[in-house]
Amino acid sequence: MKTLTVTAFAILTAGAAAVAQQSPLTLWYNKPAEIWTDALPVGNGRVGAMVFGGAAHERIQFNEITVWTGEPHDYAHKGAYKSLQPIRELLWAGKQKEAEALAMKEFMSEPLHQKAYQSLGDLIIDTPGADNPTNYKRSLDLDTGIATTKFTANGITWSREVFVSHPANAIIVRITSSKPAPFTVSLKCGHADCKDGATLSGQVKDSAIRFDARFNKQTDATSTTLILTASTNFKSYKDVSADPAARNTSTLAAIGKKSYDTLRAEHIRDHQALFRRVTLDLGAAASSALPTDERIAAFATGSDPALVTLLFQFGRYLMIASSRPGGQPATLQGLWNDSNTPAWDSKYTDNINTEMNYWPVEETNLSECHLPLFDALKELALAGAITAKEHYNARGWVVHHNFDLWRGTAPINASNHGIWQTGGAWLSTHLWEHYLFTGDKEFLRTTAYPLMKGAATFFIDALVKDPKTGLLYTGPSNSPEQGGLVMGPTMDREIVRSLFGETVAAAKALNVDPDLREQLTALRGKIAPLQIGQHGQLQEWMEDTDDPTNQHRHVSHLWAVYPGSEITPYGTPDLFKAARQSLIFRGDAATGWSMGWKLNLWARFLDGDHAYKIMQNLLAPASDGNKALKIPSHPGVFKNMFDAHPPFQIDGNFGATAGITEMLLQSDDPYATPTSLTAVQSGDAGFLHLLPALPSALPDGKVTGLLARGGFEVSITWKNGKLVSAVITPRQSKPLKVRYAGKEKDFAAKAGQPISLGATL
Ligand code: FUC
Repeated sequence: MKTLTVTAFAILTAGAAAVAQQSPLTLWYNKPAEIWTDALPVGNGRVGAMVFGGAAHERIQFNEITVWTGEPHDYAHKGAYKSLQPIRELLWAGKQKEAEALAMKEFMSEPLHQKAYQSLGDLIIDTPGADNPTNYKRSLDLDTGIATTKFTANGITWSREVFVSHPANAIIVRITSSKPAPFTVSLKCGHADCKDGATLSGQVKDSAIRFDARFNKQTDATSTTLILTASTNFKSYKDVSADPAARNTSTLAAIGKKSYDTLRAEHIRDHQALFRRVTLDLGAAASSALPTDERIAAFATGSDPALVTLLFQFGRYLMIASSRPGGQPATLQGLWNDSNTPAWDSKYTDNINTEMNYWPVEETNLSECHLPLFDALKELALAGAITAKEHYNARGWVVHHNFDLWRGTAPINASNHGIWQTGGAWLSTHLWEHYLFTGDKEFLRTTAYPLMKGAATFFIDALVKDPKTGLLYTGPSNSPEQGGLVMGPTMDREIVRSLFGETVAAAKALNVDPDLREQLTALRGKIAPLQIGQHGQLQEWMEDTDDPTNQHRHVSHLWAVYPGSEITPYGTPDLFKAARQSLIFRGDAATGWSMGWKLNLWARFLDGDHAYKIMQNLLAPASDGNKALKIPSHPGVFKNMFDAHPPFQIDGNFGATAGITEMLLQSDDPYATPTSLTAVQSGDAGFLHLLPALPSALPDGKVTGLLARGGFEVSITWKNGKLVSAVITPRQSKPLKVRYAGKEKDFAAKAGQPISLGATL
């Protein structure tokens, strides 16, 4: 009896010690993953893996970002522009169905659908005799980017660490046992045209993509390091001439005999250089000692501010792991996909999802993770110029509501929602944002402005006059993804107005193209303005046809509140009220990404408690559902904190990180507002708003390292819901307005000279 008590005490003490060592930025679980969305993601922007943490049978499913179906292809429908005017005329005549039918026949992408991102394979580790592990724990430390599995079986203590090194360009697995013990390692291929074994080499079905994956092993008596690399023949959307095996051999040769400790240290250094730029402390909670899935289950009814911190930093972690310079942008699932028929092809849906992926990137100080999107834009501008010519007989470039690895830009799927003209325009606003945050003039001159100019030029040619009012708008297009094909949806007008304003500001900053500036300014003034409808709502369409009971997941017409800034409480109070009314009509319940959008919107409506309520819905246990077992599907987050539409879509994770940031700090883009052109002329850098939407559930905290438009680094401390202090470090010398609790103060900011604020401005 005595011995038993002592043993139990010893276990408890050991357990407490383990908890004490637990970094608060850790996701952890006391059993292996049962399904893929229980597994833990690691990645380096190009290669990603999901670690299941099985004891006897470990599965590490892995991806390479260019393993896709398809091949280089131009999707434009040759001569589609011939039906453009007839489609518009049918719409003006109120014949929407006829217009959609004609468009379906004459105006759609060839082929009608785009291609899909694929899984590559699994790394399997079989450990005989480890079926009944004790002292089991698996975890993902966001601060180191390392997934760890620990357990004891048959008197042997095992430890496995997995990370994907960006500097070494490989998945690294370290297996350690307390005594020498056997286990086997093999690769399992996710494609028909390839055999399981030590090397995977094959071709994706119906695709020009060939892939190769292989590993090296470094072993001593009780530890083994596996170095796994994966590559394809993909070089660009037009070129698949690389040799995947040669790529892998040279990666492995470059790593050579580097020790595990060196590889690990290099990886941590590289990861933390990005991850540690922002810290957030919202206070601890007793529940931090519980496994992450239990905390998620308890979040809505308990108090666990540290879980909000974890969600915030998980989004930053996923960004670092899925979007690195030189790679592809994060897909609908980031980098992680175990299916060869994934939902929506796990491609790029840019009528919200791709942009939402990048909402937190600048403000949470990960600017360089934005670059893969800009590399994709360079290719989209080339492919989209052909679509602009063939579909609109227009100059410039256009992207409709999806793109893929092959840079399809033409309207896909169905004419009632596939014909949406402002994908390229919205994506182009990200170029300007990158400039606003970084102040990088060279980027503006060489990358951003040429692309923005091309996107704007398309609309110089493609905008049409409303026959009733003579005002300008886009069409045919749609308010994503409802209401069918129309002329002049509100969202398009908001996006084009922003794009024109920003292009003028960019040309002015570079001192180029005065004629174009004048032309865009004049056209911008003629774009149909925003309207308030019969229910006090912001109209979603030109006509006042909004249905106040419509709870559609897309809230497209609120684009001008967030991510745009045409509607603000200061500049446009009536529109602000109407937009808020529209969001109230839409309701709080939504798919994962839609909650991500609503969270940001409620923060922009300066209502922290409503934003928090949305976050509680977002941070609830999710389920994919099971029809056979009559289990309903449910949005929220899965056990591994992946956001659920459902199914898993990563946009909601990034939307959540952006939304938490918007609660703490907002900054203005003076160029996108109707008064912006004056603002640009007066050199106004906009403003910073400290704690604009702080929820009462997060009364105490500290954030460091956030970035604001205009190039300011911001740290804020608050207590009992009130500002204690803030430090604003300007990267450039410029005027600055700081706003807090209804007060404003002006500063003449000097580059590198921190401005310290106390509890009042
Ligand atoms: C848009 C959304 C869907 C989904 C898909 C990937 O079509 O309307 O909800 O997120 O993208």
